[in-house]
Amino acid sequence: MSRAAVVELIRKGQRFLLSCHTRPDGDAIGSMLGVDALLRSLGKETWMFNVDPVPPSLHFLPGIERIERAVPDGTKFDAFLITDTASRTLLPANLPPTSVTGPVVILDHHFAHDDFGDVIAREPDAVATAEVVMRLMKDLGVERIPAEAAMPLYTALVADTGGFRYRGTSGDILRMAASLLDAGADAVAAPKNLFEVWSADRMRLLQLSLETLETHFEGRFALVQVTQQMSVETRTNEDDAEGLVNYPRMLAGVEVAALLFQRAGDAPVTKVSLRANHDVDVSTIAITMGGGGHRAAAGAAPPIAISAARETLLAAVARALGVTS
Ligand SMILES: [Mn+2]
Repeated sequence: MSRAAVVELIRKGQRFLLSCHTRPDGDAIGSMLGVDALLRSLGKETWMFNVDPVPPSLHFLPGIERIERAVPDGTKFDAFLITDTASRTLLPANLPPTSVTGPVVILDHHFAHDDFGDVIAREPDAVATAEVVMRLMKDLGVERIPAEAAMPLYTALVADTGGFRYRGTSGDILRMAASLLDAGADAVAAPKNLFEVWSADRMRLLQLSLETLETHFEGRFALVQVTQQMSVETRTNEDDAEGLVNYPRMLAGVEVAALLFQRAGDAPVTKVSLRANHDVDVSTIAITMGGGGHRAAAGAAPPIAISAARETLLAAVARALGVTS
């Protein structure tokens, strides 16, 4: 259950299969590319895959062209390394493939939603899975960061710390980031591509969602919504709505911010994204709606209509804020 076991596996093995959670983000992809570069620098053979495409915001990363959409036929792998994945449900059902003869290895920094994997390096004190990969690199005695690992790992750190602004950002993290810059990462390209290259459709979605902004409980709670109609009108999807919850969070005085996103489909499902300023624990709100997460960032996806989700959410937030009525 530790990095030491992962080090042993890497030393002994020769051929490794790599993957990360579906609808992958900057840390999932960046960490996987970092592990890939690390293993190849040690003379190992690797195969990276994800059933979902790499999102456009990560197309600038070197090495993404090597990420396949499937596992090769006939090749045997000594282990299957999975980055940034807190739950079995975030992977396709048919994993691991029979071509993996060794253990399933988890490299992650989330609290587990459900435990899976044979060898688990899950370190919730790390700001990103990339930090776990950096620790692993040190354990393996690699003194020079492989050039190809620098940009992906730096990008993963930027992604999960919101550009070195979120809780957990420390001197150690900035020193780690500095070592990645020294190894060749680009300090401008990572945040620019992650946060500041939006399609016109996504910008329009932001505009529409901000028109739904409402505040409650004397400005302590702010909410925006994305209805199915808005997604259709702007030709956008759930990925484009990612991060919209940060806008209500910016409002001065807000302690809890939320985004309600109405999913496409016949049965009603509303995705609830929650963010906290100050010390409110939004994971408690998410849990009452069937989800979970961290103190400052949590979510749920109850199978109810968006209007019903709004009512349930308002009641849950009132309780979390200690508002009576
Ligand atoms: Mn992560």
